[in-house]
Amino acid sequence: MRKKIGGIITIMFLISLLVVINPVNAQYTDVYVDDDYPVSEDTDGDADFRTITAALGAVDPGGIVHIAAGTYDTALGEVFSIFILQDLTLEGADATTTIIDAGGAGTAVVIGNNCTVDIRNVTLQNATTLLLVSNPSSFGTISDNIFTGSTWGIQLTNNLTDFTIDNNLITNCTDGIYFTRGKATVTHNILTGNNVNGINCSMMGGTGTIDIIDNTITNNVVGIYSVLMMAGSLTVTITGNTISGNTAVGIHSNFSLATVTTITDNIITGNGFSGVFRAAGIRDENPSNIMRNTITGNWEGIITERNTTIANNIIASNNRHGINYFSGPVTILHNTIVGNGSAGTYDGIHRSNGGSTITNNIIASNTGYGIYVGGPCANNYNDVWGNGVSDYFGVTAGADSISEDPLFVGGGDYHILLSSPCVDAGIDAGVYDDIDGDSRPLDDGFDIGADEIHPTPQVLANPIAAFMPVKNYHLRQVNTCLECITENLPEDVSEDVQTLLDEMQEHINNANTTGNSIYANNELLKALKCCEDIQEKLGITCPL
Ligand SMILES: [Ca+2]
Ligand SMILES: [Ca+2]
Ligand SMILES: [Ca+2]
Ligand SMILES: [Ca+2]
Repeated sequence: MRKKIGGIITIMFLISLLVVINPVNAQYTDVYVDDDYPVSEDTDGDADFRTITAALGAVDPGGIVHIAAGTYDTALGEVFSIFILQDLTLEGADATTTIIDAGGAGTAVVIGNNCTVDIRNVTLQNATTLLLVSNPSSFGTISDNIFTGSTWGIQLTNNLTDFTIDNNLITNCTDGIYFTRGKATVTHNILTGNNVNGINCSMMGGTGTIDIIDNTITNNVVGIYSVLMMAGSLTVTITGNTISGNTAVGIHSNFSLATVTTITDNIITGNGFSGVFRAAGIRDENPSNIMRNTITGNWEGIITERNTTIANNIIASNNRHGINYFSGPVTILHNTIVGNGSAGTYDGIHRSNGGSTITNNIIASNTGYGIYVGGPCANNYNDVWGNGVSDYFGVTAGADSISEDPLFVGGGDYHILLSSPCVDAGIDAGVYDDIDGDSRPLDDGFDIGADEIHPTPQVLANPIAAFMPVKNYHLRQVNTCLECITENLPEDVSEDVQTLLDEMQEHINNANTTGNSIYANNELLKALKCCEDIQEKLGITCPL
């Protein structure tokens, strides 16, 4: 008996000695992983490791796991899922060379609760979920990575999480990002070639806020899909994205409860056909605002139902209807709806019954009707012109509407010319900017369509007689130059050109509002100088 107790004491002593002399549990702020290291690196107690799995056991909270170029998989010794259970940064050498491969199934990386985790510069590939955020109180930034080859690229499923997903390439998944709860800001990513949705916001309840900003979402089946299926709230903001070439729908905001969808300043183009849904650039069935988008070359432009405000969009050259809606109220303000319906006879605005407001729109050159409605609808101050079958069906033109060639810049540019009949021909409908971000109204009133055109000098007040002729000469030059520049402006105006335009505008305004024609003359000369600089930057020569 005595001997046995002595034995236990000896063993305990040896264990404590092992803990002291074997530094395998040492902790580091920075640990370094390279697949080229030998197996022994995972257990020798320093800050270098062969596997991420081993390195995670040796990094301090808030530390950084540096992962060299290489392939990290089960053959190397990685154990999936890789669990991250503390504040941490996982940083590869470069997404194209640091490859974490989960071997085809399961979850590659799981972020635990109560931690802030940044993951950057790695490829995550071959799993069912590549990155799972399912635990509460976790935060972080996922940036500059590649996600590929999975059912879900990034899966966010908890109310109490907030992640920024920035500048990643997410491809060859079923859903690139699968969002079911929480908060996410999704910016500057490329989501392409995913087999169902680029971004899937499908909530069974709970709260969700997802901001989708400045991404390229292309060649998926559906670009962005959202739905809320049980009580909860879902707010989706879609801004500044290019959403193109998705085979079914660009944006599909499905019928659901308590959902707010804001769709602004996107380019939505060339989204294709679906046999199940009536495919469209935007298929929207919720209260939503659809503003300042350029929606071209889709099967249909916008298909929508109920409580939608559609303002300041260019909706052009879609194969079927420009806007097609099933039930109201839909408010359609200041859109330019042009040249839709190449697939047959289709309308600028189409619906089967009434209950809508259609004000300040250009609706021109569509193959069917301009406005086709099956019931009462308030329409006024529109320019409805040159539509293939007729301008109106089911409703007559509002008293203040016109029917004249809107006079676009041309060549696919749907800005209006200064000579357009739409200039100052609209009414205050509560829209105080335009598709360019210009304020409304400019000049003598609200312009019809998506564009409010910059004002031009007209008549100078209180002229000083001696300077009148030379000032008038300069005024003509400024007017001519401005018109020429307007006609030659590219769709995307560079920042330096915009600065010059603003400066020119300021000089014109000064000339316009002063009572001193000497000062006005000087301001016009400054405007002309801006005009010369703009011509130089645009590589054009305007006659003066
Ligand atoms: Ca080591
Ligand atoms: Ca390596
Ligand atoms: Ca105006
Ligand atoms: Ca404008």
